[in-house]
Amino acid sequence: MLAGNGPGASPRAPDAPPALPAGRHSLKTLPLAQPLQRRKPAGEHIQGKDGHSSVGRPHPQARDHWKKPRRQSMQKNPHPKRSAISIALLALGALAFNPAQATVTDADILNDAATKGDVVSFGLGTQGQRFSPMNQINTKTVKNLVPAWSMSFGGEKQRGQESQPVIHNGKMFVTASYSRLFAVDAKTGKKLWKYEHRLPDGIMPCCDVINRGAALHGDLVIFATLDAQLVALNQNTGKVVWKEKLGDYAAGYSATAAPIVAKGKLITGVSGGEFGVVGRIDARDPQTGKLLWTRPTVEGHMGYKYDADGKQIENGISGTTNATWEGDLWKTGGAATWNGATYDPETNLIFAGTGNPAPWNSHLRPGDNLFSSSTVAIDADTGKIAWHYQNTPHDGWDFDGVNEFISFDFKDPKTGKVIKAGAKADRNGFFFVNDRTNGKLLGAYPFVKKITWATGYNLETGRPNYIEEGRPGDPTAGADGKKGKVVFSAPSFLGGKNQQQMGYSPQTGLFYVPANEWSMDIWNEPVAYKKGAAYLGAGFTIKAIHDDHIGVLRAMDPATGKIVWENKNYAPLWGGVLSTGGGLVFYGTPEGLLKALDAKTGKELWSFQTGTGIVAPPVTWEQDGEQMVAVVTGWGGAVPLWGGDVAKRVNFLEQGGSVWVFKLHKGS
Ligand SMILES: [Ca+2]
Ligand SMILES: [Ca+2]
Repeated sequence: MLAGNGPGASPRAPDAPPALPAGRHSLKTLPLAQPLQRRKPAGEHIQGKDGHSSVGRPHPQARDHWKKPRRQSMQKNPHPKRSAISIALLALGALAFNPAQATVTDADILNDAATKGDVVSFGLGTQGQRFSPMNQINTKTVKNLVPAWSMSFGGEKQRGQESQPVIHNGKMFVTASYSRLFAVDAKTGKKLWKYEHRLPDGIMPCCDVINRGAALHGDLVIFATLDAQLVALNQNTGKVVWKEKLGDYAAGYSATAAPIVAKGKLITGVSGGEFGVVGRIDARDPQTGKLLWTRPTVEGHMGYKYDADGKQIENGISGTTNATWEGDLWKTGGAATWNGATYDPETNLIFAGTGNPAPWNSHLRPGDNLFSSSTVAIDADTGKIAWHYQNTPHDGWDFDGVNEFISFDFKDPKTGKVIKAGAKADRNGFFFVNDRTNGKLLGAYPFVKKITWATGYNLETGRPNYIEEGRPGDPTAGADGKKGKVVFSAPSFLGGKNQQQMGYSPQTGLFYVPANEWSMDIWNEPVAYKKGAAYLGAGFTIKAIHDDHIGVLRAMDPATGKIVWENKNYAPLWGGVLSTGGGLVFYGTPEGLLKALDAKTGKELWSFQTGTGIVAPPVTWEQDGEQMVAVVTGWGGAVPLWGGDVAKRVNFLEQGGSVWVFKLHKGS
């Protein structure tokens, strides 16, 4: 049974996926199991500068090839004859190059955090800190911040816009809902070209038709699509250069994360943990799309690497088959890598967060169920797991561990020693600090006020101290065997934090965490795996805890776990943050405000109403000597679809789809 989002809900757009019932429901009644469909899949086309559109042909090589790669061509190097001198100049910055000819190099990507003139990676640097040293816009001048331009994604297609723009060579590349990609003049906002991916009927994205951004490499812009493909386009023309398939959308695979480039390798994950897919991280040649290695994130599956001819070579099983999974359950074990990965050049490790083990009903799968709900560190060269840390062993709450693991260094307050660390604010409500060289747990601090499933973590074993009655009950223990004991749980499965990226400021030493205080009633039901059907065995209702707020931006000290300041928000926060050398933290709210707070105190210094909810992270760069701030706007994502009572509470929020760019008012 399908229903709107309660009384007063706006009529849905003709091509919108079905809205979910906002009240109490079990997964059986959720249209999750029903494919999100577009009535008329738009033709895939590229619109040129002159507005001319031409229908593109599907790439002939876009077939089922991730398991059996084709013969691999020689790896293209965008700068095959680059001299040692030019490499040295490159390291000094882009000044030595004619910007009109510059393509995005591996060095550009590795230096992204320090270079002001571009944003060439998701996270403003592969470590994912989301910090810019720029300070033209600062605590004193931010009051003069005004819009420079805005561009609409247009069309009837709106829904959630979770994308982070990337900017290079005066062009912005920004993805939008329904697997669209726009190239825009970064100075004026003039649209240069757009690409609309042809989506088949029957795609099954769990949590709205969103996308989180594109990667840049050479003269390519590369993004993942809702039908689980990767598409690489020429940055100047918008023409498709290569396409590769990530998985079978009919089995529940999709892709929404922004790819990253780690030391010349294109790194991607997959979505679909609610359908019993098998999570994995792939490394490809960004110029050709050919696989270099693939690493499954469910214990028992074989990893592979590929030689220069594309021949598949066994590269070791992930973990030990049946060590933490019984029987054949690992074959549909979930652990989707749906939020992508970060990369730390100092340790040469790729850090991937992994989603829930499948199904949600934990009584069906005894054991820790590695490597679900974990941080998995993968050696970028070998494609082997260097270490893992499981945030929620034997997860029974859909506490996906996909949230970004951000590398940073800090001084141990006890010893004074500098520690190479990484931090993750997990869905399960704890803020984790691990030694990023070996995964050792250094701290696990609550970053939300109410946690019902564990009292804390044992730093010796790295394991949670469970509250046993906090686990949803076994349905087979009930009278009719159809529904287990209902448990009140906080956080809700939408998480103390979800996909909205936190940030770290080396200037303040603080992490800025877009957190949410909410809870759920959750229960288990029997379920069996069926290809392409929801594989949960659970029902739930999401509930608010407080009348005045759900969202709360919190500044966390990673050395002590203390919450230094907080700033509450009525609606749940669903967009990421940006901190700057100007002493500011930027973030957006579902109510439509882009805000700038004082990074030290949390005091609000500036805000602007964009007209629709913000569920995406802001970025900043320098354009012709001026510091610009950009954010994508457009309410949507998982909350309106899965949010239960909370979805009802915020059903006044309007959809949209735009990029907004701001700069300081001249003469002020
Ligand atoms: Ca940069
Ligand atoms: Ca999940």
